[in-house]
Amino acid sequence: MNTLKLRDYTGKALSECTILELYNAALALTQDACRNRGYNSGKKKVYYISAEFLIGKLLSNNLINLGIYDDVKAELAEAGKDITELEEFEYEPSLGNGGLGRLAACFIDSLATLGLPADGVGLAYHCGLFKQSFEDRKQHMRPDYWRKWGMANWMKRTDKHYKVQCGDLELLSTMYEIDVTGYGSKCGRLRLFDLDTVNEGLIGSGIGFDKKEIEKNLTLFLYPDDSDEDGKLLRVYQEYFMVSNAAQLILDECVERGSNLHDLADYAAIQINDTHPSLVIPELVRLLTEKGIEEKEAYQIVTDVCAYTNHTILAEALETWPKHFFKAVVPHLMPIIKRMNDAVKAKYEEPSVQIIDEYGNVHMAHMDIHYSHSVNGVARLHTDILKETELNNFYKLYPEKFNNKTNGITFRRWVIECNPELTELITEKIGEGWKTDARQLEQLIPYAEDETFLQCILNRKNTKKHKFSAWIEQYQGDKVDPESVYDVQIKRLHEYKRQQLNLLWAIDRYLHIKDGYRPRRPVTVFFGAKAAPAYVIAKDIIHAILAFSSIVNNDPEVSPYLKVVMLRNYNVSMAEKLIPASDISEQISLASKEASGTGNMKFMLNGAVTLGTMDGANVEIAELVGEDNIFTFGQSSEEVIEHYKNADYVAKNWYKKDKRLAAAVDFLVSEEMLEAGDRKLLKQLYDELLGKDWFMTFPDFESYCKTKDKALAAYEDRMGWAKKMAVNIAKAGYFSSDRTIDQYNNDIWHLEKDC
Ligand code: TH1
Repeated sequence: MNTLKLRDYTGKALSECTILELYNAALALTQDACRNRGYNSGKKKVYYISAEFLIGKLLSNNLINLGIYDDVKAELAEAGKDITELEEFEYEPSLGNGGLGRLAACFIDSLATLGLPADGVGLAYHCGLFKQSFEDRKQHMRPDYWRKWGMANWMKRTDKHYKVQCGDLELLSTMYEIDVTGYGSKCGRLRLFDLDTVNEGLIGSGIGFDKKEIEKNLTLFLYPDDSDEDGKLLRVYQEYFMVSNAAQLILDECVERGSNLHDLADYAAIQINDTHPSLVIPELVRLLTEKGIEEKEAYQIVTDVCAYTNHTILAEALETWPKHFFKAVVPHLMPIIKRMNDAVKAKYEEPSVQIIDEYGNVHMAHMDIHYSHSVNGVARLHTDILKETELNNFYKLYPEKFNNKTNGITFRRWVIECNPELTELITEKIGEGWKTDARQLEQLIPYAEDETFLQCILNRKNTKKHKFSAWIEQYQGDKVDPESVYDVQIKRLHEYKRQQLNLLWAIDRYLHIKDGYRPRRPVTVFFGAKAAPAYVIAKDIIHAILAFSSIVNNDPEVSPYLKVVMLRNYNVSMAEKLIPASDISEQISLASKEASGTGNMKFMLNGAVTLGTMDGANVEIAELVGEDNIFTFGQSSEEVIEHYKNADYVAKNWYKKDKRLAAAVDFLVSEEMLEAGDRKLLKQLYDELLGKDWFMTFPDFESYCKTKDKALAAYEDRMGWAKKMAVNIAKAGYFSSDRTIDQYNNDIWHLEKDC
């Protein structure tokens, strides 16, 4: 029973409150409700250490998890206020780049929901991922001060402080806590560390700041621009600051719960989320030996406590730091890392598995694999590639450490909160059970033959499309026809994700329409993507999309049939609006390159049909829904890996033999494009594609176009399409992060549930 009332937190009638007053009242009420529930606890606890937690807006999600959303909504309505006003007022904390950070946020939701004692541990950045705008059809970036209005109040300052020594620099941290509500369960916590000396005033109007002034800007930015040495160094400072705090916190808490440190593994499990927190390993060794434990034993303790998740095989994302960086930031860890390396060397001669290579670079992933007891990939295909190719030399040493944990998403945010229309329809048919046991969605399968149900699914999708169309017009002025097919690619901009392939398809269609082709139904291609500040080609692709969209959308002959919309400042909140309205989910990475993807799961759950390559978790989606309910195309991961091995791919050859492709590529530097865009940037992209095309868009172009045409034709059989939607929704249960977390717990952490 909820006895808490908003009114008790305002001191005056709700009808007389400003939005900010109402927001702060709802926030305080949420925190009290959480405290009343209590926190999951137990002898052993998992510490999920991550440089990113892309938590998104907090209010509604918390109210839903606490079971008081409807009460608060009703109380507001009585006072003539609309809860959506509060939701729109709220500012999103964007404390992550993309999938990796969002995964961490889904995981802490599931950990709390499943009653597992757990903390997320990370950094309290002052600015999240940059805010994106478009000027002259180019990406512009501004700092994102998310701690404004009531937002900072979500973080509770604690009186926990730790000393962190970086060379001559002694830093004193402060720990902040954000409550993590589980769905109908006790709560968990996100513990974020900051420095009191950090100074937001330093940023000025641009993103530039003195990266050498560590005390003033250590936690100022998520991912400081690391295109130069100072930026890279700052990143190492951040990583060490994060894990030194984490390690001190963990030892403190475990001793408090009764550990004598020798038995640390009975009290703590540490999950290392990619290599950013890897320094926790030597830091724990240092702290344990300081407390009198032999270094040899410390290695074993740390190995038993730590587990490592790999999220990518892209070489540039695998962190290796030159030794001199560590000598500057963590001189006291260098001897430990050296001895850990010596211990490896004494056992294994193979050069590719050493922690420190012949040039003196420290390979973080190698340290993780040797000194943790579990190494996991994030989708079946990804884990197989790790075992057979990328990390094969390690797999041969430690086959027992390798395991797969296919990613998942929290259904609380990704359907219950963002798509109440669909949620209601599902619950009407199969009851409430699926909300905590997602596999129950399979009970919808019989309804895939029920025309009344299928019509309902189509109607609800239509409602969402209308809502999005109204919203986007008001947000950025684009007029979108709700009757058009919503064809959506929203994710970070990266060449391997191949937004450029989608763009080439759109150009091809544009050229056909100019030639007199009249499609049966219009298509709206949505792109939402941020490019890393120093990633030149990624920014060129955004520029090409923006220039092309201005041509298409302003051409009266073409725009009734084709529109291209580049969303400004794509973030979690926008995904929550667009995914429920989407028809086609574009998951078109070059096979073998996308470790998992999690957007693909969100689309499926909301009844969008995947158009994708056999990459990452798409493979498992295809297996679950069957070939009638997904559109797949392109080279297989084996073929791709073979081409890279033989270095035999020549983009120009494909350009020469495929006229349709050549026309689309040439259009990038056509008169129309050069008028709409910047010659240098467009030419740069054109040259990159023709001269290199490292992620092999050309060989997949023909099969992509054919398959997309097939999908668009299938869309015209409305009942047939609705059936595909129903099967996708029914089979999405596997991708609940509750399932993923259960598997982590059963195979790696072994925690007892507190409920
Ligand atoms: C992403 C992967 O690209 C994606 O396929 C996966 O679904 C997601 O992680 C969650 O597992 C990654 N994001 C990052 C970010 C950084 C470094 C490596 C990766 S891998 C900064």
